[in-house]
Amino acid sequence: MKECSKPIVINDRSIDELKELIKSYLTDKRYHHSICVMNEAERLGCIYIPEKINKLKVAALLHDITKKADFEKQLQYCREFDIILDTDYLDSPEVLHAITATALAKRDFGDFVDDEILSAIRNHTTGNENMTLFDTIIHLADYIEESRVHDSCKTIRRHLYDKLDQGEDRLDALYDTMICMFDNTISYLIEKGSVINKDTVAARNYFIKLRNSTETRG
Ligand code: DGI
Ligand code: FE
Ligand code: FE
Repeated sequence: MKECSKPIVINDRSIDELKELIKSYLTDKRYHHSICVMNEAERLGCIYIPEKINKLKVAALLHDITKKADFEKQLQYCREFDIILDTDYLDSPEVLHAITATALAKRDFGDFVDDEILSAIRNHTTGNENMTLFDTIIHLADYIEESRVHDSCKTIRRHLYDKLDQGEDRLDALYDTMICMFDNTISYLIEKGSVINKDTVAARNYFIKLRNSTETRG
C-alpha cells in the first residue's frame, strides 16, 4: 500500500459526518457494533492516548466497512486494489475484511484517515508483531465493546477494568489483557479447526515479550 502520511483534522463534526457516511457500507447490526467499538475506543483512549481520541473514533467507525462482503466479493476487492494475498488467507476468509477495509477506507474516506488509522483497521482482526498502542486499543475495543455477549468478551473486559480499578500499572494491565484475549481467540480457532494466521500468533508472542520485559524491569 502507498504511504498516506498527511495531516488530518478530525473534529466532532467530521465524526458526525462519518457516522452518516458509513451507514450504506454496513448492516444495521454492524453499524451498531461500530458505534459500540467507537464508544469503547473512547473509554480506552481516555486512559491510554487521550490526545488521539478523535482518530480512534474514526478507526472504530471504519474498521468493519467491508465485513458485509462475502468471500467472492472480498476476492474481487483484492483484485480491484491489487492486493496480493498470502495463500494462508484463502483458508481464513474471516481475516480478509481487515485487509480490504484498509484499502476501501483509504479510497473512499481519504480525508478522514492517515497511516495510523489505516494500520489499526489492518490489524483489528489478527493483530501483528509491533502493534502500536493505537492498533491495540482498536483491536481490544472490537473484542470487548458492550454489545458483545459472549462470555469470553465479558471476561476480558472485566479482566482489564478490574486490574485498572485495583491500581495496577495501566500498561501491565493492558499487555496482560491482550495475552488473555489472544489466548481466547487462538483457543476458539483451535476448537473450530481453523487456520491460525501467522499475524495472530505473532501478536500473542509480541505481548508476551512485552509482559516479560516489564517483569524484568519491575
Ligand atoms: O469483524 P468482527 O466480528 O467485529 O471481529 P474480527 O474482525 O475480530 O473478526 C472476528 C473473526 O475473525 C472471528 O471469526 C475469528 C476470526 N479470526 C481472528 N483471527 C483469526 C481468525 N480466523 C482465522 N481463521 N485465523 C485467525 O488467525
Ligand atoms: Fe472485523
Ligand atoms: Fe468489528
